[in-house]
Amino acid sequence: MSELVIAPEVAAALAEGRPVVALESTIIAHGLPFPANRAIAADLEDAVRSGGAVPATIAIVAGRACIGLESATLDQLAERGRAFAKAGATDLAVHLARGTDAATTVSATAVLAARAGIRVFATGGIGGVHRGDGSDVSHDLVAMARTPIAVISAGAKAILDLPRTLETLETLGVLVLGWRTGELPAFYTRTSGLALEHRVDDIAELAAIARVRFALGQGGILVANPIPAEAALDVATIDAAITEALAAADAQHVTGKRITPFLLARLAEVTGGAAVRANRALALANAQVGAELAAALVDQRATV
Ligand code: PSU
Ligand code: MN
Repeated sequence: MSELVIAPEVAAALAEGRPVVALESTIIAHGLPFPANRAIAADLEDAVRSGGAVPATIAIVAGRACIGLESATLDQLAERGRAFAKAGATDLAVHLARGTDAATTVSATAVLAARAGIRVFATGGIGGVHRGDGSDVSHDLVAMARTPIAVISAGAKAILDLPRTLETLETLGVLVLGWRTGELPAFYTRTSGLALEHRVDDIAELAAIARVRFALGQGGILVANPIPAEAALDVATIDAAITEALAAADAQHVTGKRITPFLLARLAEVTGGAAVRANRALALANAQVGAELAAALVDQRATV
């Protein structure tokens, strides 16, 4: 595999044992509309910095797996969007060998971040089991099961089949922790009615659990962080918008990797931008928790 290209600031933080939080690039290139995506990419990095950690946004640029991006690369991701392929972990070898440009999904970002020695990764919402026959299951779930990293996410995206997504996480052995909640959050809203086995309220305890999990070599953790109450969307409004978006995807025969970006774009349209504002708010909240967790992991290492 070609070497990782770790940005100097990220490399220095890792070498000195300072907190680092990985961020993904598919949310920028495929998940959010231009130009809001560029502002949100910067806001996410700022949120990580405000929490005392170094942000490492990850993407593949001309076949190089970049851990920490220059401002010009974030511009490219935002402006050229779909000109970047959407790379899951499975696709990495092809892009790295061919020298192509690709935005990394949760699965690919988790794998690359872990390889760089990063243990915390903030996203918006992970992929999961799509509604319908349930045979479209995001590789995000398997990758989280295998990869030693804590992924901070507002549950799974509401466009998915959330009960089956939670069941699949359990089957695969992903440790799901509710961050100050006892329920799986539903991305745009705080609750799904799906109870979680474990709730954690204290950041030092979250870090302690993560340390033990990684020491056991048992793979990843999903830290389920609900959207801030003031940013949450009305349940009936978003449910109606999702029904509409799913019908449009069906009518236009959208399948495979295009489904998630198609549905998110449609929701943005149908809700008059409210879905994008909510997506921004939840992703920022995840970046903040990510920074706190990364800092707590470093503190604990210093005390043993
Ligand atoms: N979170 C967001 N917006 C996004 C995504 C996450 O707020 O666009 C992306 C992530 O990269 C995730 C992907 O891995 O959506 C899931 O895609 P799929 O359902 O095709 O696996
Ligand atoms: Mn899929």
